[in-house]
Amino acid sequence: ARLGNELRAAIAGNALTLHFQPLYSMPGNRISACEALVRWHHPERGMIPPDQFVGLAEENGLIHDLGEWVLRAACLEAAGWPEQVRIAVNVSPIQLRNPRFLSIVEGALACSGLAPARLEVEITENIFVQNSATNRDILHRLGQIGCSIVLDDFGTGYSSLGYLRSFRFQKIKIDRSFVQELPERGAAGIIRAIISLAQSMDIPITAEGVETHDQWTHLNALGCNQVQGFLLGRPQPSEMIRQSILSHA
Ligand code: G
Ligand code: G
Ligand code: MN
Ligand code: NA
Repeated sequence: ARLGNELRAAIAGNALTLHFQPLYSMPGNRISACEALVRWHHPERGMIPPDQFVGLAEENGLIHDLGEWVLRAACLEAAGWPEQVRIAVNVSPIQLRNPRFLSIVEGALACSGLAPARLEVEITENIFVQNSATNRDILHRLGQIGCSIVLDDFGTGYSSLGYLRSFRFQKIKIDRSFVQELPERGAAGIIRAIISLAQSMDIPITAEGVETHDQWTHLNALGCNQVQGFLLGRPQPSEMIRQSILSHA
């Protein structure tokens, strides 16, 4: 409860901050997008990573305010980047259920002046656990605003592939657990299969968690379109990501 109250105060008091991790096009090696990753700058505990408070925020309902803060801050930051660089924002399934969610997105776009086409909304396949028409409807309406919908952490959640027919994603991100096992044969086979599935649907593929040059080479050979990982760039504060973009956009 104490942490919950502190988090509420942190959201209101601007104690949250965003880091940004670059996504590089393949094989060109340009930064084509950055993913916003929230951090909590706690007065006593220092920088708290999101896996220690996003779950809490989902349980106590603060995720709506937190998510709105993230969307606004991310769009504002990206509005200052070259226009070919997009911003990816993680959105929890609980946020999608908020009847105000679409107007929150529209508000963040309007305030920042960011073109909707530059916003990528990352969701995990867990939103399809209940095959709900409401979820699909929200995603469709987000698409109508002009945002891209990206399937994050692909391969780790709900295992039915049927939802890929019921909703068309603009991009699929292969979960880093597969990438990190490269070049082991099992992982390579799964990645090859995911890429071929995505290609058959004309959906670009991103691989996350790329840490070694060897992994990069394999992913390039397999036809991956975009890469993200510590090899290419860590999540970094806004001043640093601006420098990275200037030298790689
Ligand atoms: O930033 P880090 O590398 O520690 O991220 C850990 C996890 O927290 C990831 O699964 C990421 O998707 C999630 N995460 C980071 N930022 C946000 C955010 O703004 N909103 C939501 N819902 N999840 C986030
Ligand atoms: O779940 P999501 O894909 O949103 O997660 C983003 C998370 O992945 C962040 O916590 C980020 O710090 C982490 N991440 C990004 N690149 C790498 C990497 O190369 N290796 C590892 N271990 N984690 C990474
Ligand atoms: Mn993500
Ligand atoms: Na992911």
